[in-house]
Amino acid sequence: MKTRREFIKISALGIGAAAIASQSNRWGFGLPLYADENKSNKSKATKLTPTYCEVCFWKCAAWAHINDNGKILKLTGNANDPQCNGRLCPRGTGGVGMVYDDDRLKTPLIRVVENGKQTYREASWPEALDYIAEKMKEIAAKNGPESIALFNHGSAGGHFTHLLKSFGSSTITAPSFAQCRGPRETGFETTFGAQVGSPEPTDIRDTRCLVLIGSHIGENMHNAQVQEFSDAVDKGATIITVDPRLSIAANKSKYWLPIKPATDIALLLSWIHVLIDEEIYNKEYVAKHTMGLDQLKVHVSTFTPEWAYGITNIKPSVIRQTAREMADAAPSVLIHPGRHVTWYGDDAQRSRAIAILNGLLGSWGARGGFFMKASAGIPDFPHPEYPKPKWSWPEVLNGKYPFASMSVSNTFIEASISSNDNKYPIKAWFVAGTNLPVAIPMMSQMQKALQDLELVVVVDTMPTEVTGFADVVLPECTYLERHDDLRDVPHRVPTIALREPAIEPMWESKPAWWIAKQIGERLGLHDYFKYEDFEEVISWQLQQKGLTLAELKSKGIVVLPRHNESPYLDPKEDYHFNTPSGKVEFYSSALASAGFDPIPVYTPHPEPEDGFYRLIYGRAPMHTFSRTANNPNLTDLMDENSVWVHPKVASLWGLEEGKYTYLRNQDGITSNFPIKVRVTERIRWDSVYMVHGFGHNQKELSRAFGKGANDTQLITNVMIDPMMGGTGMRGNFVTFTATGATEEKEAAL
Ligand code: MGD
Ligand code: SF4
Repeated sequence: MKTRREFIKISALGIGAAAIASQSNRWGFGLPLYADENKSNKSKATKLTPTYCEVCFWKCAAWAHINDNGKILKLTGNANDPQCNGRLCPRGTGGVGMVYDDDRLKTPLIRVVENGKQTYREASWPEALDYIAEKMKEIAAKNGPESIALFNHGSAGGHFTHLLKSFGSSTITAPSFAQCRGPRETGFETTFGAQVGSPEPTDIRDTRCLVLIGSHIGENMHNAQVQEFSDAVDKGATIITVDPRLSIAANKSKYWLPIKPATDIALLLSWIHVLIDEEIYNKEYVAKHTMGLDQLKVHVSTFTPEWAYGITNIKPSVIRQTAREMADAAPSVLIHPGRHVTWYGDDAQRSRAIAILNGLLGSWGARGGFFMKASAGIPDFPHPEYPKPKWSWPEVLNGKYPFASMSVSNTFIEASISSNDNKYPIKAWFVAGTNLPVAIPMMSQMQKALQDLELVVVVDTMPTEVTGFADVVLPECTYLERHDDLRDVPHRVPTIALREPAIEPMWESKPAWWIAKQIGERLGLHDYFKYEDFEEVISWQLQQKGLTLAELKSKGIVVLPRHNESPYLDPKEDYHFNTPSGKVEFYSSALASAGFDPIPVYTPHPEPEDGFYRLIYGRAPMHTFSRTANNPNLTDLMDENSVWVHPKVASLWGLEEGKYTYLRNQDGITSNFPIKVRVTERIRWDSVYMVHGFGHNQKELSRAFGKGANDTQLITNVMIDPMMGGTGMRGNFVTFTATGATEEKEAAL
């Protein structure tokens, strides 16, 4: 009989905690943190080690500065890296806090039952790895290796992808598609035949007009993008920001359009109407490269600015004026595709409207618009061909979401619930570098899945919420203690950057490449892991590119020439877009034949009931998702989120600046913890705003536990995008329960 898999607060550890504490002393890691050290410790760095940052996925190349005692003193940007131009963002600088965080996972842990209660006990590495390998063999014998799935995010993912593929499973997913950028990839692919990808090929530095639609560059701190944004502002580019909130970017904009939430498609259609009606679109580009203008013309003929005003609250004169600004700047204009775009369940269509607008202005392939990316192309270290899986993520989709170009994490959760009668059932999860309960807003489904799974392995650096659901927890060392794959990010110019360990892994933590190899060896997959050290892999790969490890060790990064000369389209030349027609498709027959609107339409979304306000969320410059919430250096800068409330709403509810309130959503879910009130005119009266990634309920995160509220907990209404499966999260409404909240907060301090 199966035992219910209970959520374990890792603080329940007995012997483990004691052993960890003594180890901590033995290894001498009660050392001061970087922030303190800067003030008090005058020791000098005597060694520089190249790395690239893992605090977010911009992956800036950096140097770790190490002193004679083997302590990392600080991190600085690598001046040769075009992704950062020698400067790290506040999160990147604070990355060293991840290393010296005493709350880190320190040894492998295995779930056991003691006195009728589930808990974890410390395990040795061989014991934990044997346990996992045996279970994997057992599950594969019954259900095939395909039934073992990987959820991943970040560098660890590459190593476990290799492990699973070697074993015969491509059942691999990440939240970065269906919870983040998926809709824009679908919207752009169905229009230009190409995805946007990460990092975005947005030529912000040379743009004359930048339009941001719910994309808050500056708070969303992707390094070179923010630097280019700042340069563009200095050079006098026109910035148009569409946001219900006066974001930092909106504050720097010539036009702030405080749109009524959930109505962006109406604004986009109206802009398209103005460009066509006034004949100010890029006629040469449209004639040469696009198809479907006639259908588009008919489609938008009634979407006048007056029509859009009633929906969006943006004045017709402003809609016309901003459309003309875009046309004046074309083709050096960018309607930014955004990044986290899973909002209302019709997000792929909103992204398509953005793509069509860019197509009308001719910005795809233009200087100051979107450039054509180039990458270095690093070959795989030799290994036998992967076995061909009998099924993979497309089968898990089960006929749904025909325009999903990547795996949809939510369908993996559904395929893990046994009562769903799945044709392709998932029986085991590897989770590497993603805190699923905070990342995927389907907690009730996730809990069902977690009850049914036969094995859950979590590889993480911190005891975050997801570790509490594991059968085995494996402590990965941080990015400053390990090798990982060479960085090859496609951008204006190809680059290769090296990550080397700045220090030895602390406690019993290990790099992901080592963990994957050890499990692989136990599964009889030696031929896929024919190296003793990951440096061998890197060294071989560099040789194939005519480079040496010694060169990369001394430079950290090399910049290579582009394989084709220009990152822009030559206006004189024809170009074949990878769409069914070979053109930029304003009208998509592929969408029409699959039963979707061939040109985007605006559909109204539900409104909040009286006394409720739309919950919108975003990022802060000093944090990344939930991964930095416990970082000692970054909690120094911001240790809790707050809820932004318009003054009118605050006075209606008696909410005071700096006091606390609980939030309750439309389904009666109340935030686990109270959240601080910020009264500000910078938010529309019908919405409230908070930063994502706070309100942790894992006690072992000593700095993050109970700090602020968790937006994901309040997102119980999820609107799935029928085109690509994205989880729209902005159809949730909250009200306030302030009584007693401040007193409870004070008592807890
Ligand atoms: P994090 O919350 O940062 O990202 O969601 P996640 O991918 O879950 O959690 C990362 C986990 O990785 C943490 O447990 C951290 O401790 C661990 N970790 C950090 N470094 C390492 C490492 O080197 N190795 C290993 N093994 N683990 C490491 C992001 C996802 O969330 C995304 S991409 C988006 S865009 C969405 N954003 C979002 C939102 O804004 N609001 C709401 N409500 N939900 C969201 N979900 C999505
Ligand atoms: Fe690190 Fe900041 Fe670069 Fe992201 S943008 S990789 S956090 S330095």
